[in-house]
Amino acid sequence: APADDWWRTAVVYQIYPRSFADSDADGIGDLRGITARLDHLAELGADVLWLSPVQPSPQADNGYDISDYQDIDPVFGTLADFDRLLAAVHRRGMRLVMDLVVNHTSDEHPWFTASRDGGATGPLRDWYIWRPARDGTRPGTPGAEPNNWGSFFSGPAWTYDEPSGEYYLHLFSRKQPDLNWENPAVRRAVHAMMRWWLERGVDGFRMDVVNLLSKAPGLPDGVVREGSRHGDGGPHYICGPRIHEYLAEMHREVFADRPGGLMTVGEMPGVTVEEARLFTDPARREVDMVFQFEHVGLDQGPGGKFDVRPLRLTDLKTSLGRWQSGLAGTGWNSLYWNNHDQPRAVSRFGDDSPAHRERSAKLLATVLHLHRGTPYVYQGEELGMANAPFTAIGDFRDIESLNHHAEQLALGADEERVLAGLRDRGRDNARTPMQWDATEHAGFTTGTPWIAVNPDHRTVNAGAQRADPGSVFHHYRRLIALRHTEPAVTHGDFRMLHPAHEQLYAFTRHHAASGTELLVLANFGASDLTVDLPEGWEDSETLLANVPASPALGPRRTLRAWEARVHRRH
Ligand code: ISL
Repeated sequence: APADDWWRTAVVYQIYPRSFADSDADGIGDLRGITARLDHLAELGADVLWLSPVQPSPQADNGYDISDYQDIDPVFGTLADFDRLLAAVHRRGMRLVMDLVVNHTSDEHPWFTASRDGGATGPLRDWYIWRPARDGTRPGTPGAEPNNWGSFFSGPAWTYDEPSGEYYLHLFSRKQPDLNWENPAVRRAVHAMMRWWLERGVDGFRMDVVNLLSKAPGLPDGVVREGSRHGDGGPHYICGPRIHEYLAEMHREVFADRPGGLMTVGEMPGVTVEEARLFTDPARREVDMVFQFEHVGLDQGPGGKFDVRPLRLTDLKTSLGRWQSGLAGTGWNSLYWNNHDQPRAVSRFGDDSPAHRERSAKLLATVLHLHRGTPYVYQGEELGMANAPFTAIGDFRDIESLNHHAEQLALGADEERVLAGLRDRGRDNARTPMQWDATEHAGFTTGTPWIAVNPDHRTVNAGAQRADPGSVFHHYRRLIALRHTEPAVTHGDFRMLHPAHEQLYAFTRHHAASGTELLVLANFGASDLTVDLPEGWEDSETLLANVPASPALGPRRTLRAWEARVHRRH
């Protein structure tokens, strides 16, 4: 039987089904499309596939608004297609993890329609978070919302329901009402639904915004920051008062006594390293790892995610280094640059110009995969896919981007500036179709893709890269293989070197049990960099590099533009 903590040596590959592979020419990816492309993932060496949501959904937030937890949206296929995919994944020795979206449902979920239409005293009223207008205001008028929280997708976090005269809370869009986790019946229903998927054979869950489940009693107003029209409710729902209780209960009710072990990862915006240690301490039985956001917030200003600032490498090293040391011993990290909510890593942290794209993509992969934790590869990252060259608002599809654009324009903002922010940080950068080959629509679909394919697919695509041993794809494949064979990658202690250096990212991984030590050197820049090697590394073996035939090691060495190397000594 596999060890319960098999996920410590695993690499996760995230699939955004809508944009991965379309089997029926409707322009939207689907389950049969994924099944047909499993060879790509097996060749890469991925251990776990995480599927973004595929359940029935009005698709207001591309499936993160579920209207039936126990079925498949027809746009993606059927439950039979799902079972076939799962079996095919298992046959290849891989596992499959579902997205669990239970902070909120769709407003079209029968739980919500019953809660809304049953009126203020109906039996399912208490499944969601309903409140009357603020004292002394007229319900439905601006400022009458029960509190001042803003939603993640612009506007207030409350929508007024005229017939019942009350508001419901939605931290995301009005199509995504928040479930009331205080209600034990809600928790029991979610647990039963999770067990149903596990009985079907899935290997775990990625839990969407799971640290937002517990809201502070009284739902107090948040602080209104300069430049914002809403209060920041975060302190009242990020890792709220009952969150550890809810996750421990879920573990008891759903995960306990499942030999062979599952993988659970809590997606947790705003989580601190101290909280993360509690969530992932195995003795507490909550979740295996958390997906944290500190390092993807370092290049934004006080105005939020579209307030683009240059990243300082020293800030990145301070943050990731603190998470490494904070979760050493007890706890476990998730490692990622990319997901379906983030701009493409090579455009954001690397250099996507033709001269440096490949090499900087490999550097980013090397640095991330040599940290301690479970690495996540987001579809297309293994090809070094770059941000989309969108120009007009009509190119964008994401509700977050569209709402932000509408809100900013209504406030009189300059459209070019708003679009510049979206181009840099918009989530659609991650959602352009997977680039399989150089043909029209990149082999993603034979129909019309739901969002434009990046024209760079003629040079950046899986077909070309799988045939080229020097490609970004094969670099990822080698990194994943190294994790599977070299225990220092999984278990070695992490030590950051030169933390104050503005261009060098360097660290060691020391594995006492095997007497092995790894040294990682990465030049985050387009200019050469000469570095002093730490003592004793002069004659070490090169395990991996992204620059062929580099000069032999001496006590000093020059790293070329975006060069990254991994050395080993015993
Ligand atoms: O990208 C963000 C908005 O600025 C993040 O704050 C994001 O919304 C947050 O990380 C939560 O993401 C998850 O839940 C959302 C969904 O839209 C995202 O796609 C999902 O990953 C609501 O379900």
